[in-house]
Amino acid sequence: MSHEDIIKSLFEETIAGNGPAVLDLTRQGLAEGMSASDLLFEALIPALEEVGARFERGDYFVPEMLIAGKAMSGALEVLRPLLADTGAESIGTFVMGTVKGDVHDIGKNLVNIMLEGAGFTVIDLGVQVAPEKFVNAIKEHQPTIVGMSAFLTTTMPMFKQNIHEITKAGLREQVIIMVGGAPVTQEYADVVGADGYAADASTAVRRAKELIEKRKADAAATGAAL
Ligand code: B1M
Repeated sequence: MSHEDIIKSLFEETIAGNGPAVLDLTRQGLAEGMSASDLLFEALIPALEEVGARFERGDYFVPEMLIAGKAMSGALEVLRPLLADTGAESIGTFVMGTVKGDVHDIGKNLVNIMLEGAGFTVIDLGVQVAPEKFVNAIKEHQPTIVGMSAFLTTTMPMFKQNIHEITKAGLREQVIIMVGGAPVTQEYADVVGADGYAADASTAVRRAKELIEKRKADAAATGAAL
């Protein structure tokens, strides 16, 4: 199979939610020298975008979205070591979770993989993470950054509630807060009082590093402890 055929088949089998074929094609692509990011950005992610478009048009329903998502998650596990394995020293702890009421986790997991690849220690709180769970995780893990994902317009307001609870617990000053997810924008991030936003996983990594550098520079300028 040519590389082009692998991309095309991987795209189609992901849309069809054919988990075993998606796994085979992912492994075959890698065995034939294709990069993990080509498989991800040229086939797997576009396939889920197409699934979303079909859902919006009423051609697909929740079960189809679910099996396509599962097929993608299987491929992501195969790609994970290649995307995340840098052996780099930890540059900070990143607590991450999908907000309460939301079960989408593929995008969050991809951000986690990229963060691990960049040298972050990631504590993944999973999905449907309630505000008190974020608060407890900050107390327990003392992260540099707390990341929150929301994939539904109806769950985005949880960012504000989470930030409110973190502030109420007296922890807001000690963490950088980043938000993201398909419907989220920079404007929305500003409104809820987050420190940073990113539209995709690689931008999330870059933004996380920038925010840490900014915090260090601010601390150096004011003489405050980090
Ligand atoms: Co749902 N779903 N879904 N879904 N689903 C969407 C999100 C939707 C856009 C589909 C559509 O209508 N086109 C739509 C939301 C509409 C809206 O509110 N704006 C939708 C809906 C409506 C629903 C239900 C309500 C359907 C229903 O029940 N009637 C329901 C809600 C369930 C709930 O959460 N309570 C539901 C359920 C599901 C499944 C469970 C079936 C499944 C999820 C499986 C899983 O995640 N384990 C599912 C899926 C698969 C999708 C689509 C098709 C794919 C999502 C995905 O994984 N994308 C999605 C359509 C779409 O996105 N176009 C859709 C690929 C992923 C790599 O991209 O998630 O955007 P993304 O993540 C990116 C960025 O957002 C960013 O980086 C990631 C990687 O580049 N990012 C961050 C993410 N987190 C970040 C954090 C950061 C920074 C960047 O800093 C902290």
